[in-house]
Amino acid sequence: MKALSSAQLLVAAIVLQCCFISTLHHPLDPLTPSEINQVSLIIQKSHLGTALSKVTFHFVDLEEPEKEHVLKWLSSNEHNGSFPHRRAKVVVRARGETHELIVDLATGSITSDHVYTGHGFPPFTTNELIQASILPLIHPEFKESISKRRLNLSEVTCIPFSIGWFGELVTKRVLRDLCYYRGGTTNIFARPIEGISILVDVESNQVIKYTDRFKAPLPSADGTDFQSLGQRGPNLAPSNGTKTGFTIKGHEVRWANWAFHVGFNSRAGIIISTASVFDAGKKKWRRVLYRGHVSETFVPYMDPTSEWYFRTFMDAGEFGFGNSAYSLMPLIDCPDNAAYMDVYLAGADGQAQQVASLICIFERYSGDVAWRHTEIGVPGQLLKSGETEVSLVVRMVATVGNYDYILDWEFKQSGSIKVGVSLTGVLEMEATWYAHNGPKTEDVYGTFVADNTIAIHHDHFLTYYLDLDIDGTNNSFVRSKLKTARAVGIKPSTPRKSYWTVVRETVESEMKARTRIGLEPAELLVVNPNKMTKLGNQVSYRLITGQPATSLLSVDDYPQIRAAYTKYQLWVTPYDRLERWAGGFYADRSHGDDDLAVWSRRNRRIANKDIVLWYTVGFHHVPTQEDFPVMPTLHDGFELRPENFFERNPLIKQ
Ligand SMILES: *[C@@H]1O[C@H](CO)[C@@H](O)[C@H](O)[C@H]1NC(C)=O
Ligand SMILES: *[C@@H]1O[C@H](CO)[C@@H](O)[C@H](O)[C@H]1NC(C)=O
Ligand SMILES: *[C@@H]1O[C@H](CO)[C@@H](O)[C@H](O)[C@H]1NC(C)=O
Ligand SMILES: *[C@@H]1O[C@H](CO)[C@@H](O)[C@H](O)[C@H]1NC(C)=O
Ligand SMILES: [Cu+2]
Repeated sequence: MKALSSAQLLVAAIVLQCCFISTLHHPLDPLTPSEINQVSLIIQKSHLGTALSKVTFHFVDLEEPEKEHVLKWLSSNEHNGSFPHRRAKVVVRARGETHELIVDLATGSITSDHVYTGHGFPPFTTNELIQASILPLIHPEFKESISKRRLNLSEVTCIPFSIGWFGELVTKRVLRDLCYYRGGTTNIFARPIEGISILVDVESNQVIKYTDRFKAPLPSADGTDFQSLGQRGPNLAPSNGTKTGFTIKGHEVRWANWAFHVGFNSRAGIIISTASVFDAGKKKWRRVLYRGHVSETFVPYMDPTSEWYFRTFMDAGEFGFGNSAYSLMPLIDCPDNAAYMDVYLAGADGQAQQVASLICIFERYSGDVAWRHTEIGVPGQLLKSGETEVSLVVRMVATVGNYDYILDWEFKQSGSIKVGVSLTGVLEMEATWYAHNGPKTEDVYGTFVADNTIAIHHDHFLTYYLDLDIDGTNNSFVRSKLKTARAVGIKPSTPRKSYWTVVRETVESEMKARTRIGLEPAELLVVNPNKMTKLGNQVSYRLITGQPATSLLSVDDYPQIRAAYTKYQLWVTPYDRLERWAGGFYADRSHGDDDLAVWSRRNRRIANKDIVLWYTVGFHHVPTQEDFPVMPTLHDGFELRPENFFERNPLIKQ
């Protein structure tokens, strides 16, 4: 038999994934389509699914197994199929109530059914969003408003938005429709029909409040389109897809010195688990990241007027980053040498739905230098040496309404993990009587990007859940401060007056771990206090942060109460299986009473414990004309970089 090439093996691995779905490779594998359908059937057949009531599925995910069970199973050599605790966590709405269910997939039974009565609601289903977007088009008052504006109803697109919470008593799940005029463009967000507000009761599927307050000019369709000219970048990859140095087995990826698991759910999108790096010096795999994913996003707009004030989105919790992801475009979203993964999500009816090619994985040949040196000091020789950077990227794109978030996990052979967030897509725009910027435009809350069109100021905060396990489960958070010291008492005396030195401080408890980046020079480290290098340095990883951005809203402002954790870029908490969603699980209309800021107030001890980092990638976005009609990608992110983890540069083979 002819040996298979690595590319053929790769294809085989991807194909196998579809056909031998019941073969479990890893306890953190997402629910398979048959498991999703099994869960749906069990719940539909239960007391919840009577003939009179409709059950809608808002969240269907693997119930995260106990971490110690997962680690034990992975470290034993006998993991050849049956992990003992394969269960699903499901959140459904039935008879106006929110039920949290645990379904045991082995016994086919519901082992727990809890009615949630706290504040906030589960994410919207795609069906609900579609229903809410259609409803205005058959609403008589809306039709009248459209004809009063001399517009054609057939050219109107309405988009439902979550409405946040502003101190009112919440009794219903609602969406607020905002409508746009296509009329010759596909860039609907560029042509808002201002002044109209339509509140929809999502569960009874009715318009419950309609107002038409004022008219504003409709921005012109001219120049709003963004048709791609099919421009595809030069092929940076050295091959046409035949030279992939990685393998995918089920959801487990191996590449160079990395092994990790790529999972997925409707809320977070990509979930990276059990990432370990191979230490060639020690000849063993060493743990780095138990689990990492987007935990919540917060996107508040800065126009406080009545048609805009409520736009303070928590996209991951309200809509789901995974739910908002679509199939990737080969050669635009991912290069020629990418492999693709399909995912399965539960629809509102609980049935499994496939989204093909939602994740891509590829080797990146960035053209960057991994390391180099020119040595002129060796007599008679000019020594030049170095290596080009080759890394592995796992990518998805979430398109939440107008915005596109390109979300990367990049693994480097140096041991670094880089997380990238790139923003693109279309701005949220407001139509105005002002034609353009000028002395009288005081009540303008953004930037003129076209005639009669303002793109509103806003922020993007993406909070990452990072359960690091640096070379073991127990870690500590260390601030390694760089402090200016006076050069006194040095013998023999020195002409220098000062220098800086490193003062390490192990942070003992949660409240002290909250960090605003950039106030003082400090390295932020996750150390394993129980491990040292041969040279006596503490084994650690450093968090290299991106741009410092914290929310600028007042602490008593309602959106800020709901996303209080955005006042600090970094939080550290002790691992708790139930604390995963920084804004609380029930983000839609949440009151901020079950979020990261509240959990941290217990001020639990975090030294030499299993700890979780919560880092927020933040953008203050003052829109510019170049962001119109579609925005050139804007990038930020962070890096987790080994620091005294290896005995030497792992890129230099011995
Ligand atoms: C694998 O599974 C089989 C059947 O469940 C079991 O008998 C065996 O002990 C397991 N372990 C190994 C290493 O094969
Ligand atoms: C509405 O449709 C009619 C008929 O197609 C067209 O002539 C008119 O220009 C349209 N109006 C607008 C505002 O798009
Ligand atoms: C890819 O490149 C190799 C070597 O250049 C060539 O032999 C092969 O036919 C190419 N494959 C495709 C699908 O273009
Ligand atoms: C790890 O942390 C746990 C919980 O705090 C503690 O009981 C255990 O002794 C620690 N292990 C080590 C090796 O320090
Ligand atoms: Cu923006």
